[in-house]
Amino acid sequence: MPTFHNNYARSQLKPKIVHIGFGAFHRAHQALFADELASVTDSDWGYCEVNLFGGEQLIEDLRNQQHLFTVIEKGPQGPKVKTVGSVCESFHLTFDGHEAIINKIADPETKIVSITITEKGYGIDLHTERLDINHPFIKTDLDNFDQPKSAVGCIVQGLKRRMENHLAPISIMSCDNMPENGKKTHHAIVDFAHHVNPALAGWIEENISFPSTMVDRIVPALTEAAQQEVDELVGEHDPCGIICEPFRQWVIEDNFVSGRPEWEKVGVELVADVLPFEEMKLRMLNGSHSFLAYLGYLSGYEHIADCMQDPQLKLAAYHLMLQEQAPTLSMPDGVDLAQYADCLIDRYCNPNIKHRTWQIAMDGSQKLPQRLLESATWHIHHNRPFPHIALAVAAWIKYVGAVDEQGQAIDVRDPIADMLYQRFHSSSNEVARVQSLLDITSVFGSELPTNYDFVESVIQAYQRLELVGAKQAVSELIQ
Ligand code: NAI
Ligand code: CS2
Repeated sequence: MPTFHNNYARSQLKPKIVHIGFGAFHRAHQALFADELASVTDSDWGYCEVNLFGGEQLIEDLRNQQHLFTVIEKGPQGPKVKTVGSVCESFHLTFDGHEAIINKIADPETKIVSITITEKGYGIDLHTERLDINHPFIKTDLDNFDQPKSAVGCIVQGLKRRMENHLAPISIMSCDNMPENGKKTHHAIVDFAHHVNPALAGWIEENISFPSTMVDRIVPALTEAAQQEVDELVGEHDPCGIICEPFRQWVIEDNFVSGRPEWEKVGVELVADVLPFEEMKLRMLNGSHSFLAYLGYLSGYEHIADCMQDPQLKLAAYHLMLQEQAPTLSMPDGVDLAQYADCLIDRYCNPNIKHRTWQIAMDGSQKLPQRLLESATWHIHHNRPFPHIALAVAAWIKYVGAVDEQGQAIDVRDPIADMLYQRFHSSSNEVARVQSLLDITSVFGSELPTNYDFVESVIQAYQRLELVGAKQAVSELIQ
């Protein structure tokens, strides 16, 4: 078990934030910020961690080590080992049941519920931005509201109990990589409540706030090799330890109804409008990440840092950021996008962060709209070319076909992987294949699939990719 030697008493912390989604990212970001805040102030803001499905062992391990774990920041210069003490308690739906989780959300001590459940966890249609009531786990919860299993169902039950018990309101804060993640969470919760209890929906509208956030820190999923490294650096086995880059950023819309930690004391930016920061990060960082994930994977590179060893792929990612993403953004004064792009390339080059292209390629159907397609739409409206974006979309199409350039199978992970595979393999030729994939409205909406320039650009990029392969297609792009 990691040793706690930070300069605050853990007993001063109360689990005032219930966090759903105790995964890799939360440990190295929000939980660490709370730990540092307790070290520099007399903050009593601690976390109660909740996992709804998956991560059972992680919660057991966390309990076995009194909720302590290690975060290792690895820059090019070497590691910094930190023990995080901000977690006070934990629940898992599988062994604690939904009542314990609902009660925790409805606890008078709870002030904020925060969430990192991946883009697909909200049951939101990314184009209508409303709850998809036919989404399998949303539908299940709407039919069994008394026994919720989804994050949305559990939160709505918790809020219902708060309303019934006349408790103070709370704030629900998404920390997932989606633009206007507060607004989307708001829609998901209120739409769900409308279906089960319209009076509750009204109460939520009047009382609950949904601050948006921009979150950033590269935290790869822990591999066996990384676990070994953690154990060596900690000096003993820490199954909850995690490795991340030194960089971190958190921009939060300052909209909390029952108080919040003094995050600004540990470098968090509290702003009135977070959308420009979300769009900057999603398009420049995540957009170039997805570009590198699909083209890098198809080129045979396992990690983002390996992609950076290929000068052409590196330059193409940089051009994507500055030529096709930056122009679509409207940033407040003082934000230098060229400097931001340089910083991103430096972060990607960090040889000590083993971030797999395969991991980033996951769930593309949930990521493409905010990372690449909103920018494509911008270019179409401004009559400008977007060859990098078109090639990234083409590479995604090739990738979801699940066969790489050497004829090896690709393990495609995506909530609609079966549909993607079926569309890819049932098309009679390349043009029909591209059109068939672009016709998925939940990913591409209704404008892009009928826009001649968009469809033609992706078809041409896809045909080049099939003919000459990913490396050559990238190299042609930068010539
Ligand atoms: P992870 O796979 O380690 O953890 C995912 C967590 O989400 C797990 O606790 C899992 O139980 C939960 N989850 C997954 N699907 C769910 C669902 N349908 N309903 C409820 N819970 C669900 O992933 P990680 O690295 O923690 O990332 C999670 C999210 O955090 C990302 O998708 C992204 O939106 C955001 N993020 C991640 C960063 C990173 O570098 N890892 C950086 C910035 C944001
Ligand atoms: C990545 C992100 O997995 C992905 O899709 O693009 O998790 C990325 O590492 C983070 O957003 C960095 O903050």
